[in-house]
Amino acid sequence: MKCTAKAHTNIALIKYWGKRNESIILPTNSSLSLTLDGFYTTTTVDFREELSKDEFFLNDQLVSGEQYNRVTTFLDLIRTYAGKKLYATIHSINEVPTAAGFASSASGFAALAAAGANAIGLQLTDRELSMLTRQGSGSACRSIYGGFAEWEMGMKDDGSDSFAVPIAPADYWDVRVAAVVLSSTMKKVSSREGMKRTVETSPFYTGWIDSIPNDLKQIKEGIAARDFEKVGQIAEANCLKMHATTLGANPPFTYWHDTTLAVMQTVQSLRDNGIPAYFTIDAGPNVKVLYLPENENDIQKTLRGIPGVTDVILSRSGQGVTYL
Ligand code: 2P0
Repeated sequence: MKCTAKAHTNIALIKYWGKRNESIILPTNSSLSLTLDGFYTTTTVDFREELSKDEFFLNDQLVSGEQYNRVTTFLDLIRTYAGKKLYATIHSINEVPTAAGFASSASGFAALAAAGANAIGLQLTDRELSMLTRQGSGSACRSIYGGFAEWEMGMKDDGSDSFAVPIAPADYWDVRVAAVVLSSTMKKVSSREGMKRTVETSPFYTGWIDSIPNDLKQIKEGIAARDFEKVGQIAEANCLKMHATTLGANPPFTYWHDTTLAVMQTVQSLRDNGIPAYFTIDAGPNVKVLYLPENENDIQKTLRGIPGVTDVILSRSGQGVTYL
């Protein structure tokens, strides 16, 4: 009753920003992402009769507190589905540098769900696995698949139609992402708190929701045509709209730092100089830049030259969940 699974993180091009149900994690909008090969989590789940509770090791350190509670609560779901009251030892190794500003929750919950479900003997389709993963962390449900994936928000209250579906596999199109790491960090409003506050108080939130169907339609057309400019423009504009909602929240907040703006302006001036590059930003100050392989050297050199940038980590499109 033991299984090891590996899952990669993903970067949202159309952002998930808001929940309609916090306990089973149902979103207020559909989202679309690219899975990244450079950042992943490998997790082994070993269910054993002799254990009286779960034990969770992250990078070989025993974990307790809130992080442990999230993992054991998630395994409770798996135990309920399987109808088995067995506890597990969980070993996770994270290859997601926290400095790069990627949430490890996406790769973490995708790997945990895959390894846990398999170890306890559940035979799940990708869709069922995505639905299960969603209840650990929303964005993680997209990491079941490689390449481009869409999380369909669904309409039902029980979440049975809220899961990710594959749009195009990792080898469909060599789009790359540079994670731009900034030297200083801001006091962080967590993404959970940030999206909740925005949904509840921002007058701009309805504008965000209204704009999603067209953004999704356009970006899927862009992916189908391998039209990098179209995909980049939609992704960048969608990111700006998400971040605009936070300025309307009460109390207002922003994830941006002065260097965040400097990177955004540099990306726009790269375009003015004929190099196609587009940015996107999650719930933090770091910037991710989308580019094509032929521009990798120029992109990397330019981004590294921005004052306040400490590192630039390059990544390609990655695979979905695999079992080791
Ligand atoms: C995303 N983010 O689509 C968006 C864009 C941040 C900005 O998903 O509460 O860790 O576990 O469902 O998935 C980050 O939030 O939140 C996120 P929960 P999650 O990637």
